[in-house]
Amino acid sequence: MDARWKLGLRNGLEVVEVEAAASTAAIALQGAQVLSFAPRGQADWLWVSERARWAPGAALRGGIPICFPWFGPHASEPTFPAHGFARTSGWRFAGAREESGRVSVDLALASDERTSKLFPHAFEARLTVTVGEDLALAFETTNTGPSAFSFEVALHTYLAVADVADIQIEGLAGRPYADKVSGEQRQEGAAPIRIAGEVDRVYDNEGLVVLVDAARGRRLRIESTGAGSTVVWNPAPAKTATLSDMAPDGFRRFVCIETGAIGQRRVTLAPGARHQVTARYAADRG
Ligand code: TA6
Repeated sequence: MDARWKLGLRNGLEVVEVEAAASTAAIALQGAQVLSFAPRGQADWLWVSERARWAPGAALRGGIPICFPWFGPHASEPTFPAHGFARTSGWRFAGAREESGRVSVDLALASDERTSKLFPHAFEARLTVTVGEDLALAFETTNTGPSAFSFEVALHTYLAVADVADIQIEGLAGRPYADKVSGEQRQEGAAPIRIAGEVDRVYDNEGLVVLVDAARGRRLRIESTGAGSTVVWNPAPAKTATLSDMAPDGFRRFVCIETGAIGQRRVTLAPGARHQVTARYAADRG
């Protein structure tokens, strides 16, 4: 079949609906947020909360939110939006193209008067999403101003799982991490990670991570470049109960494995320079 795309609406939000030869996907223009990716005949690889807020300016819980130009709470301004403003901004559809059954979609966000109040630097951000047998994202930031600036970025990916209690995460053995639950700096052990309770960890990691979901008979590879941080997050019941946009048992059906440049791995861009973070999600055929 030929690959194609079209602009449409999902729950009132403008989306790019993609039909590739091997898969389908949807990307919201708000936040350039990938909301769905499903190889044909398979369940969606991404999870979206059934209580997500589908509204202009609201952070939508699920898919792949983009955290930019900071991660988590702002370092000094508690009133600034968590995870930055990219995920709640209107991005521009900058075109799409088909090649060998795959579809690539470009979205762009440029600094303006509104962003400058939160982040006083001139930038252009561009996300390219390539939909094929696997899903690839490339997030590029260009410093279009006269002075250097630094930023954090993360692709905050909600991966759908059968039951989070039954998954394992490989690839982070021995890696140092900041444990945001205990507040400690720790080091991962040798065994694959299992989720038993709230997990909120920022690993220093550049390597391949694999999500093993035996119940779905699947190993999912997460390959990245330009990223020195991997975040693993699951809120478990207690934290979930504080989230109005998640059902009480919502935590069971996803794990966030996020790819970015956070904290000491933040990026500093000289005038005119550009930086790219990429993440590729692919079935591990073993
Ligand atoms: O990526 C983990 C994290 O930073 C957690 O601390 C939690 O806050 C999560 O992101 C979700 O953040 P959000 O602002 O989307 O509710």
